[in-house]
Amino acid sequence: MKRVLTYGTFDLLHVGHIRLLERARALGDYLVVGLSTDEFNLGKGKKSVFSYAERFAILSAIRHVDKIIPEDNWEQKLDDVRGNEIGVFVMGDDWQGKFDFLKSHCEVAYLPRTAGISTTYIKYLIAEQ
Ligand code: C2G
Repeated sequence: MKRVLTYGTFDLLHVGHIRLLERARALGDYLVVGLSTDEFNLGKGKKSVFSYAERFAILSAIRHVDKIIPEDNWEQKLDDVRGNEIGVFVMGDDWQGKFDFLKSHCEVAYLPRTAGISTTYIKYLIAEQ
């Protein structure tokens, strides 16, 4: 059983998120998602439209996702890798290199982002209407 781990806010869920989750899940047999809490997002300078509970409910409905854990600090990743017996850590390549410290504990894969879509762009499109 190869277990995969990724993190994110997944606000205003869109096809870029889905394609990331789909590709991450395809690298193993089980996908754990570290979902950023509202408090952690404030620290990232982000305020999500949907609350943690709403984003949790939406992610839970995606067949690629097997388990969701809260992401509430920058230091938890190694504990999460160990605690969930993770074989592969995955992030979009906007994070290229940022998590290479995990390479001594698991494989690390940065996947190409899906072009032309982002939560920020969705907010812009709505504001323009
Ligand atoms: N993503 C993507 N293509 C897009 C948009 C996002 O592949 N067009 C990927 C991102 O690279 C990330 C995941 O989808 O791997 C979730 O994106 P966000 O919710 O924006 O996550 P982020 O705010 O980058 O939080 O500790 C890591 C952070 O929690 C990641």
